[in-house]
Amino acid sequence: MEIDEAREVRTTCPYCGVGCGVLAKVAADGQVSVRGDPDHPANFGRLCSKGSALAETTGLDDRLLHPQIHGFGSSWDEALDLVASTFSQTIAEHGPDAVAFYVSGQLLTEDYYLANKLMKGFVGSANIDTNSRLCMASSVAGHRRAFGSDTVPGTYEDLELSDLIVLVGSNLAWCHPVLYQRIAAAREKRPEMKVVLVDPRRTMTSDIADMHLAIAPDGDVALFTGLLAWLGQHNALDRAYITAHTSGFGQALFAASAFNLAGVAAATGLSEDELGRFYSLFARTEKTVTVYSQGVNQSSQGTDKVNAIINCHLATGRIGKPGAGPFSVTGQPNAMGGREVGGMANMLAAHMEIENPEHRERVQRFWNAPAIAGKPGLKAVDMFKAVADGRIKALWIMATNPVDSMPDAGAVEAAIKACPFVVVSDVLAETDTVRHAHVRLPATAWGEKDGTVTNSERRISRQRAFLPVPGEARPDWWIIAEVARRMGFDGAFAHETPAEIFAEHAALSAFENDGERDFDIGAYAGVDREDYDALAPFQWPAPSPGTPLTPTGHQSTRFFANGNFYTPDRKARFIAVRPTVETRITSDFPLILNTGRIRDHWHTMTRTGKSPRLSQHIAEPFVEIHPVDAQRHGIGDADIARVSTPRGEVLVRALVTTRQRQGSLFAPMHWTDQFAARARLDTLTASLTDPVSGQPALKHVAASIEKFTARTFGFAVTRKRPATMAADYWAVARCRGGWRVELAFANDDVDWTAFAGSLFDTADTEVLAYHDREAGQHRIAAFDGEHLTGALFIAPGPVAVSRGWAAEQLGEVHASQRQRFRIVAGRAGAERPDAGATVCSCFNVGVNQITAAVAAGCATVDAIGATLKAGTNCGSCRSEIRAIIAANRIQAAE
Ligand SMILES: Nc1nc2c(c(=O)[nH]1)N[C@H]1C(S)=C(S)[C@@H](COP(=O)(O)OP(=O)(O)OC[C@H]3O[C@@H](n4cnc5c(=O)[nH]c(N)nc54)[C@H](O)[C@@H]3O)O[C@H]1N2
Ligand SMILES: Nc1nc2c(c(=O)[nH]1)N[C@H]1C(S)=C(S)[C@@H](COP(=O)(O)OP(=O)(O)OC[C@H]3O[C@@H](n4cnc5c(=O)[nH]c(N)nc54)[C@H](O)[C@@H]3O)O[C@H]1N2
Ligand code: SF4
Ligand SMILES: [Mo]
Repeated sequence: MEIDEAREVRTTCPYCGVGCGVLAKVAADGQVSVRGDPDHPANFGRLCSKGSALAETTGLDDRLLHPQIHGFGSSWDEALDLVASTFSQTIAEHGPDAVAFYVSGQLLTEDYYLANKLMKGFVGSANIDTNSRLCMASSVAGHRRAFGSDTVPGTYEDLELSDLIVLVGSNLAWCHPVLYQRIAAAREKRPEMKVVLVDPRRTMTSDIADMHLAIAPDGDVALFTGLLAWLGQHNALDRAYITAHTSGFGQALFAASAFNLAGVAAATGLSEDELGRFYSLFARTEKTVTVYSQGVNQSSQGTDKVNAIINCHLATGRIGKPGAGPFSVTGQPNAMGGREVGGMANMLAAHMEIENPEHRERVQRFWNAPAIAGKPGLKAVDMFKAVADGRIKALWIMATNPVDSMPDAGAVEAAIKACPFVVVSDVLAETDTVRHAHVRLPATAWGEKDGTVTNSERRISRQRAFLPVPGEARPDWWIIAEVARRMGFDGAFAHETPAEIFAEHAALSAFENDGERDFDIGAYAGVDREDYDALAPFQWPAPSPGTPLTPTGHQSTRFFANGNFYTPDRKARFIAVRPTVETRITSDFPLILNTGRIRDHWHTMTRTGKSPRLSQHIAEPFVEIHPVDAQRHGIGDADIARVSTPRGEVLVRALVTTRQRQGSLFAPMHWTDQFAARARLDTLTASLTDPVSGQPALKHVAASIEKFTARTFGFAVTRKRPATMAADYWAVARCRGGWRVELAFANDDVDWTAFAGSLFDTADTEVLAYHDREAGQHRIAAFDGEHLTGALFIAPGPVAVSRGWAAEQLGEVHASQRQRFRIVAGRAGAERPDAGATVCSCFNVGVNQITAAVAAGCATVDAIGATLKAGTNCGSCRSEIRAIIAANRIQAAE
């Protein structure tokens, strides 16, 4: 590709489902820069901390750039032939269900379309499932039960138009930051707009909440069935809508009434007063949007939670209207695109149903395919069980890292290791999954590839290449098409560009549709390469001109205000959901482990882990615990804690906080074997799933916690990443100029000079050291001329060296012996106040700096911004700044 340096390329952020538009540019020296696209309707120029730091993630140093077979470089021809022949042979010998694809909501729609087409139409099995099973499956199942189709009725604008937003199991401030900012801005304009947060933890999202309901884990079904009953009792129903457009209301209301208010209070852990206030606010606010995410979906009752929420919106007729509706926000950039192409094991392409013989026949005819999967395939958890017991003998994993992200990850890793043939398409050379692949296929990454993605509000945007393709990397769609051709399916996979694939996908969406199916982008069936290159973001439905959206309806950006659901009788179905109470804890595992995300890391850190600024916000794996539980289990703040479940254990830093609910722990999912000694969180989670959607219950796992008794703690900065770390606990994080390493040891019987030599180069360097064996204090630094190659600090308790200061030393010139000696002198960095943990990653401002500014009189986020610049670029840290101001003011008042 020719790189035009003057040109900004319009593309889309590869992180969350908000789907922000990005303008990317490459300077003459290869430096990439990005900014928010002011014209993109998802973000209007905004970007969060992750989006703003995208330029730091495009480096090639850890990329997979050539195909490999058994770890040795091979040609593309050899690798593709091997994949095609092994899959063909396995199918010939053991049938189509002996092979499987495990794919991802991070594939582009064109990649996803071809993977699904190959498996369902040409292999003839539906054994293709996706990490969306861990993410959106309960929402999909809930939508299909209620609406007859997987339709998200509303748009982002509804958030701004609403008078009440109920956020359920969603940490929007950290996980959909630009939507959070849009809500925060709307609230500033219309202070009468209310926000209710339903989350067991007091997350940063509580910053915009007028009411935080610290619900008991999995109390949501009780909360929303209780709401339905309450709406019935208080004459707050839209009887006309219920009669005209729905069925099953009576049974749903009856089921919902199983608990009285006291029962709901007991099941949710909320007081009757809290419930009454929330219920009456909901009842009287016509323009209500309920936004929900993983606290709803990732549950053994996920689908019931979704339907309990949708029931309340149907009962009040609040759906598909400006400012009103249920709104499932998607996690991955192309979770929606994957659903559109039918990338899940129980769906067919273009929102058609695998159980419907007419749909199957239609898709097969459209594809001119030799076969069509006759039944749903295995859902992710069952798929890996089938790999484990040998039913699946050839597995192709694309754009996902199941060894880290699947529940019961230890068992998943063992299954992958034992599988006779594993292919992984990835952009990185080394991940916890890639390392087990027999064949590694190098995919082009964000910035190098072309295609489309669909965001949470059904908006389809282009991702465009602005970087040259490195090495022999190839786009995922190309890899899939090449394998398909070599399996003998040339004609159906003859696409030469993503534009051709998109046009086919659009044509299928309109094929014999006539308004019967929600997903219709027939207007784009004829796009050629030029149209595709120029494609502006658009929202579906976008049927061909003249096609009605529904047999009776009209085209609109919202669905269902006037009914017209995709059920046989065109009515929405109320689902009779019964409230329940669940306890999973036991005397051995007395705490509930809740898992999720942090602001500046993305999943298994394969991208954000490359960015120094994103790695400073939280540089270590941790577990949040309430002070009362901490005391009970003997855990002090900053101790290393061992969290265990029947499946495994991890070692992570303890963070004692009242933001956590008593009885629960929270730990982030991000750290892998690439970044920490023992923090793969999904080695703890169970393969328990929702019975309808098959989505695992990743937020509710019985666990125990104990202090890991460390006799020695360490901290190091190193120019190069250490190859090995012989410590019981270690965690590495990228920093400007190198790496920072946290360490802890069960014993103190270590030769620290030798250990330092294992972390950084001490051989041909000037080594300065300070040892106080009595006090257990050791400091060792090595210099390559005037530059620090690494420094190690050892102490009997958590090391008190300023992290920011130490990391900065990697980039400084240490000309004199005196300067070099400062590194190992008594109070390293003490002459300069420690900035503390990074809060603002754009301007590298730490918590201590903000605290000092508050003490000096800054009382608002804007005042902090004016003094320190913190919070003035992407704005993702503004809620944290507000929390720091509040905490310091409370202290001052006490
Ligand atoms: N920074 C960042 N952003 C991301 C991602 C990332 O990795 N990093 N990933 C993206 C993806 S793929 C996804 S799916 C989304 C996820 O976005 P979110 O769903 O917002 O994120 P999570 O942290 O997984 O979980 C949300 C909240 O659910 C709460 N919760 C746990 N149990 C319950 C319960 O029983 N009831 C209720 N009501 N709440 C509960 C948790 O305490 C947590 O705060 O984020 C997307 N955005
Ligand atoms: N305990 C717990 N576990 C969870 C969750 C939780 O909340 N708690 N959340 C679940 C959810 S919602 C999700 S979405 C999953 C996410 O889990 P994963 O999908 O496993 O996480 P990622 O780190 O995003 O993995 C993406 C992989 O694709 C590679 N990649 C990036 N771009 C491309 C590309 O263009 N082509 C190819 N071929 N590869 C590419 C990356 O290098 C990386 O290895 O985790 C799930 N697991
Ligand atoms: S909110 Fe942040 S992570 Fe999500 S798409 Fe926008 S810039 Fe990317
Ligand atoms: Mo997700």
